[in-house]
Amino acid sequence: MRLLGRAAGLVTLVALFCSAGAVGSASASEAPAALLEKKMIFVPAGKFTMGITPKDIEWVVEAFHSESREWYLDELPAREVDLKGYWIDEHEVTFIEYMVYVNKTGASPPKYFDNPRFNGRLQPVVGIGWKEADAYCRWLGKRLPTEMEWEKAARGADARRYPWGNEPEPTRANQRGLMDNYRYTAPVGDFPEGKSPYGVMDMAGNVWEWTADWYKPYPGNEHVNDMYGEKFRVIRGGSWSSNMDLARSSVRGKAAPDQRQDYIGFRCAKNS
Ligand SMILES: [Ca+2]
Repeated sequence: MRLLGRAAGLVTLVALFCSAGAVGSASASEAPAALLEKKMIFVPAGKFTMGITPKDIEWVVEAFHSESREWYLDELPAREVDLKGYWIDEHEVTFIEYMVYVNKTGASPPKYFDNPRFNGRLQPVVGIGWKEADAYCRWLGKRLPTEMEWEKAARGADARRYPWGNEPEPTRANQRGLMDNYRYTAPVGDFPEGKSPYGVMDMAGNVWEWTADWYKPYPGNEHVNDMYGEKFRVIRGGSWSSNMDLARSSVRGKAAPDQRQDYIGFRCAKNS
């Protein structure tokens, strides 16, 4: 409501979305059906490989002419992780979905809500902090995915580097540069060739995604890093402003929880 007058066209759009979605909505959260019915993908129970080996680090340093091995040491070691089945949003949360939430609840609008580079209705919402992302998911009876859940949903069970396989293919994801046709964020789901083995979209690029976890060392990780601890939340997947080495499914990005960046968004998960 606070947006009236500042983005009247957008508010009208949100209002239409709300009224259409509200029909038949019976959720305790009072969220519109259009949001509650957002497609989720089921990731079945079972083991997968989380993290990477020293050999994988040699590959990435060579493939991307990286200046430092240090950048990748927080991804060590590779280990087998067994997860229960869970659901994860097929797509990143969109701008229009988030604006419906803002309109319904009075939550603060995202930082870039009036920036035409980032406020297309099907672009992923950006400019929201960790608590805001967490609150949005909870409003829908969901939650942020854990790092483990995020990584498994992105790379499947065969330890691949990217959602589609092992090679960096810049046309399969919205990452830095114009090979993918987008300078900023792309509408969600615009890279079907980049989907994960389970069919989850944009797990490489478009926007980094908040996860539930603090940035802490993995069990068995011997890398000394002042950033570890309950200071930063883990973000995953790389974005429109980062290179393909950061779009690898095992990469552990980090951000202070109150950061509202134009390259960080999120998606939600749910127990089975
Ligand atoms: Ca993404």
